[in-house]
Amino acid sequence: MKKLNSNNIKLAIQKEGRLTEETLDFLKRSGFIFETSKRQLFSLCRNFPLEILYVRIGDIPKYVSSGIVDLGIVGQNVLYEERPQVGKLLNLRFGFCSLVIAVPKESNYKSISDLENKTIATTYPNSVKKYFQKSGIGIETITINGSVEITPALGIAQAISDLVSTGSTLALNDLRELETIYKSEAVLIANKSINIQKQNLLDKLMVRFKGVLSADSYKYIMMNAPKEILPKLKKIIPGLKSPTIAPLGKEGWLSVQSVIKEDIFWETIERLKKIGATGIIVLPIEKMIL
Ligand code: PRT
Repeated sequence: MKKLNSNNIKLAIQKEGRLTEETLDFLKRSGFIFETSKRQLFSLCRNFPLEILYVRIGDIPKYVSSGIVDLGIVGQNVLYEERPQVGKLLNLRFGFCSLVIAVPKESNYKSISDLENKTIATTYPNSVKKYFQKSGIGIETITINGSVEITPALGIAQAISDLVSTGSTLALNDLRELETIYKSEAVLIANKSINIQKQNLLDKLMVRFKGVLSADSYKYIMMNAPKEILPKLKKIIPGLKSPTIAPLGKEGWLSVQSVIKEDIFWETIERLKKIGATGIIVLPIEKMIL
């Protein structure tokens, strides 16, 4: 049987579940080459001293805080709920969800204050208790490890608190959202006392991860523009330092290249068209090292 090498940096990820596919995709896009199969307990990267361990997500914070592994990928919700002694290094921009409070659709509850003295079923009792304590509302919690959404119909609780991504589970169970406790996404966590040698590896790893995250949040844009709109254009697409500008064969026209932020993509395109930019081409960026 293959053994783990103590000089390699070790990353624990979910073996099988909601975060698995996107985590593997993120690691591959970060340039790590490794084999995966459902039966595997760990993989060794071929092009970097990185070992990936496949475990239950609930075990990852313990493995990271105790130093069994150096790094882990979990939902931010796990950190809010368990407060493990680990460092958070990066938000990974996948695994988005919210911890919400929901009540039966036909009930009269209008706000969380209507839940005073009621019982809330949840897999996240610490988060729920803290939220209600802060709001000064007294509630009881009952901890359930699965199918929380059926508890109001069973008469076990008057409300629930659970993670929601599309909202279809709530709808299917005749529940409606009353309030959001927090939003969550996948995060990279690290042991708090990584040694110098591993810290060097971690620094390299972070450059790769950040390269992918930056690339995901920007697009590369090229366009033709009449010379006179250049001052306005520079304001709309300032780029990282400034846009690249070259003369076109056609007199009075320029070719302009820049990067734009994904979250204001359509707004930017509309503004560019409005001032007279034409032939706009947008390309995805594979990696971006800032
Ligand atoms: O088996 P293992 O111990 O490894 O994991 P698990 O089964 O406990 O976790 P898993 O795979 O369900 O979730 C892993 C992580 O994915 C969570 O810790 C969150 O960070 C993240 N995540 C993102 C979600 C959801 N979205 C999500 N929708 N985790 C759970 N859900 C569940 C929710 O509990 C509810 O039952 O999905 C249902 C609601 O989904 P919608 O789409 O109908 O709203």
